[in-house]
Amino acid sequence: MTDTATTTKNSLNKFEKFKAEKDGLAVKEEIEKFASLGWEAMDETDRDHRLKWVGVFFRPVTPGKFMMRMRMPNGILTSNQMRALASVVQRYGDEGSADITTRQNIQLRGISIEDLPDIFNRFHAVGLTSIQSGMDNIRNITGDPVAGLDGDELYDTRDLIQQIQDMLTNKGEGNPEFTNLPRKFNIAITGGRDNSVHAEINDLAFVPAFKEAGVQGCRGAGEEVTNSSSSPTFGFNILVGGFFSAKRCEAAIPLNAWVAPEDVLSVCRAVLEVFRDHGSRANRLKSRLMWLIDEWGIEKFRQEVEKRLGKSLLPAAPKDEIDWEKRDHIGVYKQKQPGLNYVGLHIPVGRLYAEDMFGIANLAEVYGSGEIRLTVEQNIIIPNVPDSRLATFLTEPLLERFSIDPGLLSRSLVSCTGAQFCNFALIETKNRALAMIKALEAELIFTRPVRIHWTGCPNSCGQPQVADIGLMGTKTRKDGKTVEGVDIYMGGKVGKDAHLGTCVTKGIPCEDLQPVLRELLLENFGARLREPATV
Ligand code: SRM
Ligand code: SF4
Repeated sequence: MTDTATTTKNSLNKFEKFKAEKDGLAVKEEIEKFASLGWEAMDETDRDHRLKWVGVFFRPVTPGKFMMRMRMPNGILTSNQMRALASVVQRYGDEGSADITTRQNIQLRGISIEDLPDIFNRFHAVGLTSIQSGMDNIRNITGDPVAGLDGDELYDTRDLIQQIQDMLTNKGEGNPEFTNLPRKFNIAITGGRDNSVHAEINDLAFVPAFKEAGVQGCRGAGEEVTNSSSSPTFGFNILVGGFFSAKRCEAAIPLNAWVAPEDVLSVCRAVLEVFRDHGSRANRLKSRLMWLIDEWGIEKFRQEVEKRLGKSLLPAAPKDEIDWEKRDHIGVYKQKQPGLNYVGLHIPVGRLYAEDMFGIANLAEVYGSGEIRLTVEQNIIIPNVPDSRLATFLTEPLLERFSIDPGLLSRSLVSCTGAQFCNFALIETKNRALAMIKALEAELIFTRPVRIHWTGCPNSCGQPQVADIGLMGTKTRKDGKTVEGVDIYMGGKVGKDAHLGTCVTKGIPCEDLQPVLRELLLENFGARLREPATV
């Protein structure tokens, strides 16, 4: 949603103007009215923009069929909640579907505005909310998908993330304190060792770090404090300012601050208040948090956060605990609870239909505890499967489609929505991504997964900059005609020492892409050509 009509530094852009006229959250009280009016008769600003404050997105590509973006703190939902989501998309037949998103979340498609009152009632009944999930709000808060299951985790992020969501959304009812930020805002917390949330691409991220015993810091007005405990204390180093946009992409930088888990909530509040009150509201292309940090410098930014906190932050711990390569969680893994397993299912490009969703809910209930987890790779984890039920679980027909052992290219494939539903898209992504991976897997043999991410435009929702090979939609020329193409990114590193990839080739027509990818995979990722079949 780039604002072409941005204005001078001191004046408000058009989004700020409509927010000043009426807060986005106000539409919450008008849902019945919109439902009886119908989408064509609605005020356009309400329909196209303000409805996003309750997670409802008008889709110009499919007018009248809205998208709903939920909130899934830490990417966790119950089988009952999954069934409620399934029953919503089911009523739209072939036009109803759902996508697991790159923020461990679910979006529903095909929604009619007339049905919103009933849909919101259903969500309420099962404890689901879509509040404040779009526009100038805080997006779904990501956390370790195996929090509380992983024997090697340092901190279970689930409660903390739920608390932050409850604070920011007033327990799902809407919180006007945080509904008018200068721009979107992403928060991630990781308590594991493999940076499963891509901390570096969030506006605010917390990564595990131990404060050594005896290290000095500062709290209150100039008061020196020492970690008097004889063992290191667990907490988080704070990263700020990571973001992707069409104009600029930056990895988050250290705030040079460490917090104990019990202070994370108040730090989130303080950072958001500073952003809300000081972030630029003139040019939407320069409104994300990093632009404010640039303007002030990190020291001043930190001081402003401390002012809001009412105390000094302790300096960062010298090193964080992200020391593993990133896991994709696909397959069967032992939990820290003896006798229990979590099973990661590969959901091709995150796309689900009602029947799949009912099926997954049933699997989670019959074999697990009813819990379902989502990953930022757009896949699903079913936890708490006892050893005694595992073998039978693995024979379930649904696992033929949602495999625990997909091909080495398939298992790491990520794709944004693309032209099927998104009006920013320059290319179709999900179907093309699936077809391309199938073709490459037919030609090549792999010895390790290669993470390929597709994104339909420079907004980078599919995070091409974190991939081994990132493909960003563009328009290019071939034989004198404009055709769909991609810019190729490489070098994205996730997990330990994460860093962003960069653009290496521009404007490859999609129809010429397969041989280009084949070469990249052969030369850089140890792929080999399959032997031609002998007759
Ligand atoms: Fe995104 C806008 C989809 C993750 C950067 N993103 C959009 C919109 C809402 C545009 C629109 O109105 O059509 C897309 C909705 C299409 C649709 O119908 O699904 C959209 N973004 C998505 C999702 C669904 C991609 C996916 O297939 O998984 C992801 C939803 C996450 C969620 O559950 O909340 C999604 N978007 C991201 C990410 C990745 C992340 O957060 O890790 C990014 C890059 C990180 C970041 O934001 O810093 C991202 N989306 C954008 C931007 C560029 C933001 C900017 O500062 O310029 C836009 C455009 C905007 O906000 O103006 C955008
Ligand atoms: Fe739409 Fe994909 Fe572009 Fe995001 S990256 S705005 S989902 S086409």
